[in-house]
Amino acid sequence: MKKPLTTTLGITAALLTLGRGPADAVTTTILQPERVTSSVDAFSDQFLPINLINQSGLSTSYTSRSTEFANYVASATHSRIDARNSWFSSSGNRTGILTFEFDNFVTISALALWNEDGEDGINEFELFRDTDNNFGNGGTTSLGTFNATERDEEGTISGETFSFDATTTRYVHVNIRSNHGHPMLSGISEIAFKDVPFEFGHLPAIIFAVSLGGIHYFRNKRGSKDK
Ligand SMILES: [Ca+2]
Ligand SMILES: [Ca+2]
Ligand SMILES: [Ca+2]
Repeated sequence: MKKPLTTTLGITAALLTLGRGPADAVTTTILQPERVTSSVDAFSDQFLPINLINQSGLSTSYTSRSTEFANYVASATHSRIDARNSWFSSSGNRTGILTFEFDNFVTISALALWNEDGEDGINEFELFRDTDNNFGNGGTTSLGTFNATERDEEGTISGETFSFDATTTRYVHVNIRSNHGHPMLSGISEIAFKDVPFEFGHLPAIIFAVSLGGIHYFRNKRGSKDK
C-alpha cells in the first residue's frame, strides 16, 4: 500500500525538528544588518537611517558575528543627540516602519536597541520578519510587540534587548507605533540583532532526516508502480 507523500514529509519534518538543538547551548553573537530604510523621511541629512546600524555613537565597537551578544549589549552605551549619530523621523512623523536587510538568510532571536533619549525615544513597536523588503505587500510574520524604555535626558543611553522565538529571515521590519510623548518626531540611536549560529554538530542529523524522507518517497513510488 502506498504511503502518502504527506506522511513521509511529516516524518522528515519531525526528524528535522529533533535535529535542532537548544539555541542557548552555543555562544550567540551580535549581528549587524547590511542595509536599513525608513518609510518616512529623516529629520535632516544628519539623522539618516544609516546612523542606526553603522555603530556611530557606541562607546565601544563590535565585530559582527564575533562579539558575544549579551555582554556587549549590557556594557556598551550610546552617546546622546549632540554627536549626530542617531536616526530621527521628519517633523510630523512620530510613527513609521524601519526595514532592516541582511545579505543572506540569518537566524536571529533578539533585537538590541539603543533608544533616543527623552520623550522622542520610541515606545511601542511591533517586529516582523518578511519574505521581501516591502512591508505593504504581505509576506510578514509578527515576531512580537514590545515597549522600549524611556531614557534619561542627562545620561548616556543604555542598550536594551527584546527577545523572540528564533527565526530565519533576510528582512526585518520595526513598526514604530508610539514614542514617549514627543508631539512631532521619534528617534533611535542604534539597532543590532542577536545571531543564532548554525550548529554544525546537528548537520548529520539533518542530512539523515532528509535522506530518509527521500528513500521513503522513492520506495513508495516504486512499490506502487510494481502493483
Ligand atoms: Ca548610532
Ligand atoms: Ca531626545
Ligand atoms: Ca513583504
